[in-house]
Amino acid sequence: MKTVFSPLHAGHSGQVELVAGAIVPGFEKPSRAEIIKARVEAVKLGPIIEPQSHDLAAAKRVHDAAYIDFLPTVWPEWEAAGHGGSAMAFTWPTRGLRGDVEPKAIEARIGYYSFDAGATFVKGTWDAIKSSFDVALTAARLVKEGQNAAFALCRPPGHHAGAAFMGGYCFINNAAVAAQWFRDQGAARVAILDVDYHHGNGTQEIFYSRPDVQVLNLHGDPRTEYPFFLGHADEKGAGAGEGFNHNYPMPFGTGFEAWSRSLDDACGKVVAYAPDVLVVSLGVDTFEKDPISHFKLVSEDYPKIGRRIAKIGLPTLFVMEGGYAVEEIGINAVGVLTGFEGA
Ligand code: Q9C
Ligand code: ZN
Repeated sequence: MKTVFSPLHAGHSGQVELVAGAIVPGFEKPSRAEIIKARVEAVKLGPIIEPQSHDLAAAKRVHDAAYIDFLPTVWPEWEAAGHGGSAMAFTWPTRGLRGDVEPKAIEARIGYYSFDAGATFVKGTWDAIKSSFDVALTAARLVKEGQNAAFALCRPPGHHAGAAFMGGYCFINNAAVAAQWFRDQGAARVAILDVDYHHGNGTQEIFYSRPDVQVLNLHGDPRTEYPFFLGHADEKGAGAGEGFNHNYPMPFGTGFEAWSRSLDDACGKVVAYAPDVLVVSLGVDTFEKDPISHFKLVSEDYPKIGRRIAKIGLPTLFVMEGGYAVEEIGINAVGVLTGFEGA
């Protein structure tokens, strides 16, 4: 399987984040992608190629144009306002405030286009976001042109980003962009299977009213886990999209046996939906040693995930999402891919 990777991700570095009232170094850091890339090389998964540049029109098929146009302006405006550090918001238009008037102040615009303080900017962030988008579309093209599978080693990740907001380390929803691109290239139906520990709220929001993209999410129960405000089992889709969204919230401490039962059920629903292509939002923060998560998967489980997904029998695009145990992130992420290939 080919891997698409861009060194430009590395400019998105040195962020801080808020954890339980303290400012700490960001968990979503460049070594994540570098360690996965090193593992791809170590196991000789296949060639590693750099992405081709793609027009942002493909991002605007799933995101609001104004939101995409806002992203490259954040750091220059933040600097022009005399700020340094990590660009992040501290005010959001929640219930009772105006969400329909875009403010002018940069710190307010960041709040307007986000749902938390978890997607922060430094100087190299926009180039990293754009490269991650290019990685996803370049890998999608490999699948479209006949590869059975491809690995988009995206960083930053994407699945928390909605049509008009960022959050949770995510800016452009790479998996959603790729799914829409497959549709625009002629796929009748696309399924997105999200196995990241956190609910892919952005992906769900983007496709919630649509029957042409099925979205399935396995994740920590939002009553106790980030992103808290979406991802419940009763969210089934709306209007024409009713019945095409499937959530599998699971409690803290869930191990592979229970988790894989959800995976099995989700895979059965993908088969019944009979899409032309499968996009996997591949997060490995389900790992027992993940520093911010609470499932109990072990490294030996990840190849089994790949084998189960391969059994679906569809052309498959793997899009990297989360996973923060950097020691094992390469073994676990690439374990899914080698499991898929060996099936
Ligand atoms: N105590 C992805 O996995 N909250 N995003 C961290 C740490 C944000 C995760 C709190 C988690 C975002 C792509
Ligand atoms: Zn996650």
